[in-house]
Amino acid sequence: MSANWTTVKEYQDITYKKSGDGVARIAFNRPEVRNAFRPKTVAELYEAFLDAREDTSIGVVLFSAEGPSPKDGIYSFCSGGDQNARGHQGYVDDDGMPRLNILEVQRLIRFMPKVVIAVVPGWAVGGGHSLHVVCDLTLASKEHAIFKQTDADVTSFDGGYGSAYLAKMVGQKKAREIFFLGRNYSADDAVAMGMVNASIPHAELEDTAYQWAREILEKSPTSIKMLKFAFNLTDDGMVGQQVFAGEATRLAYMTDEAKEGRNAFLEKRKPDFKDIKWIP
Ligand code: S0N
Repeated sequence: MSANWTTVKEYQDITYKKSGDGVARIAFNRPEVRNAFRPKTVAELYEAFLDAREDTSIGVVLFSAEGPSPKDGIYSFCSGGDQNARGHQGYVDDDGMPRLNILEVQRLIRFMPKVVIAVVPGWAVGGGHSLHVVCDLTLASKEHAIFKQTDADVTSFDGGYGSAYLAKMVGQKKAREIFFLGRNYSADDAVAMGMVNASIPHAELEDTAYQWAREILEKSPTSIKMLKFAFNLTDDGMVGQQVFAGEATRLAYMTDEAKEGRNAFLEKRKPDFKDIKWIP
């Protein structure tokens, strides 16, 4: 099953498409530097993810990458922060402002009420590895995906979801091995560790991701959203509770008793909840 993609907007560092049937595809497009992200890349990612989040026709986002590199034919998902753009206090673009804005994209992925699937065609390294970790699901190219953590090589480490949440997936010993030794792991290794859902023949990777998205789109949107936030809750502390509880409040708004509470206030009278059952 192949998607019929339409470009939403032309960007410099990413591509952004929608299928017309509920799936968005946001992809890195700097394959000549293994899809490293500079602040411009991150600003574009943020805008596209925000659009997908706000579009009520979209239920699943595929987070992928264009490629291979025109220089050497090698595939990559993302090699993390662009080391050429890294200044003294963060990553710097034309405006001269040092930024660590990839963390805002991580939070957008984490808290958006839709499923985000990382589609990893090649290298997932450093901050690129962290991005796949924060996605809800990961599918990876059997032949070309390589997972690697170089954060400790370049003194640019993700002490948040990229490491601590990874440890929840693969266990403390394995997570420490990944970060402390910085070795290469294949898609099959990553599946065995529990940080990737499936290792897919490269030629079928994008279609398989679209197929997974279509399957998810057959489910109840409210259930998927509440389940995502429930899975997040215990690892996200009070913020996790806030996000989950906000959706509980939204569900409460839909009840007769919530309408009575609002109407009573607007009509300047006491609310009358006596017909509302105290369901056990
Ligand atoms: C990906 C690697 C392993 C691929 O190796 P390979 O196949 O041998 O290719 P190379 O010849 O090394 O690379 C090909 C060309 O691409 C350029 N390039 C690759 N990666 C980068 C990069 N990250 N930045 C800039 N350029 C890159 C190469 O220079 C080469 O170019 P040419 O052809 O001109 O020579 C290998 O490339 C590799 O190890 N890359 C570096 C990976 C890395 O260390 N990344 C940074 C790790 N840290 C982070 O990403 C953390 C950032 C982060 O998430 C964060 C965390 C906390 C707080 C804030 C942040 C934040 O960023 O905001």
